[in-house]
Amino acid sequence: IPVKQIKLRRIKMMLNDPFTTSFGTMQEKEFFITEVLDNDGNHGFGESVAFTSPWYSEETVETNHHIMKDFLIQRLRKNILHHPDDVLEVFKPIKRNNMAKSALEGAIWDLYAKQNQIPLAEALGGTKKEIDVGISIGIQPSVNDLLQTIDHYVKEGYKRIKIKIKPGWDYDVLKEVRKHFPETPIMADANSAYTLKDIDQLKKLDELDLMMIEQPLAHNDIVDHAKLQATLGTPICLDESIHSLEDVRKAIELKSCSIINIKIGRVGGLSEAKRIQDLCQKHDIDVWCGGMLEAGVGRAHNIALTTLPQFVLPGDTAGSSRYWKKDIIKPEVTVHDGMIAVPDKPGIGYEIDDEALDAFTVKEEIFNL
Ligand code: OSB
Ligand code: MG
Repeated sequence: IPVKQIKLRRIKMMLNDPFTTSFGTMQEKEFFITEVLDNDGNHGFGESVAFTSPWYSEETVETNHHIMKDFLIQRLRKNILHHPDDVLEVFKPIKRNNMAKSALEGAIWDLYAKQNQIPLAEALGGTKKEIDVGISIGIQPSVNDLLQTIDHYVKEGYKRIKIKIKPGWDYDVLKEVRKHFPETPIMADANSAYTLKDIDQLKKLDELDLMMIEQPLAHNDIVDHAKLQATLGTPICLDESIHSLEDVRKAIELKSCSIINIKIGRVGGLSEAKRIQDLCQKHDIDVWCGGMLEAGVGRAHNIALTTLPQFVLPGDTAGSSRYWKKDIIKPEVTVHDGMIAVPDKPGIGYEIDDEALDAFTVKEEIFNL
């Protein structure tokens, strides 16, 4: 895959609505759109997913920039790629920094699919023509606000509703939600806000018939999660704790979870995400695709990944309009009856809206290989 040039664009976009987790509220998103060019006029696109502050993981927009510019692009200069899977090996000497790696690897996957004139989903080995999706709802000012928001998205057809929880906004709130939505598939995401001391409060959730509870305990834990899962009826899903295939192997061995949320950025790219889904398939661990409030390019990558067979549960890939007044792709991602039609054009399958992209760009850098 001959790459002749890499462009890094730093983008700033305002979210339609503030998004609140157990850690705080986000109102705008900053990230990089990566672009790799070959000699035949093909362009591959990727998107970085780290936030401006390291609340979710240790990476930030700034560290993504530093690692891409000073290390990863240098390594792409010195190594020849025959297949996008080679990027994993080329980046291996650089420890972690998975979101930085993924932002470049994703662009190389898109370029590869375009060079071969096949959709990215097909390049990855995915077969679904449409994918089921759910939606993640942030912590709301009141239970009433939450109920109204859920009602809105249930009526839009989303296949499951994820509700952010934290100590003080959990059992009582979810009980009220369950009362109003007795049949709706509901799950909760704690973003690591609890410890084993909260075990009694967490066990109360068992009576609410939740699909799963996501990352209840520490961001770097798989041992306490195993202890919790042993006494909890509700399936545990890991998010923050999983950064690699090795992490998944260990979590399965310890029985720390029965479901895994795969985020491409968190695991260092599409190749690693694919390997994780393969291992989960072997061990009958259900998988779904998580989200990081992506703009259109990252969203398109999530859609392509979700076409792989072990993505059996609806993910967090909602439509563009749930996040943005205007997205950076054409057409925007739309959801009908809780499903997204997988694009059949080459690569990510969406055009870049150059005008929108320019309007949101704060800085652009070019690296010639
Ligand atoms: O924990 O899954 C998470 C958003 C930002 C950071 C972490 C998470 C989330 C979400 C929303 O739950 C996912 C999305 O809608 O993109
Ligand atoms: Mg999560």
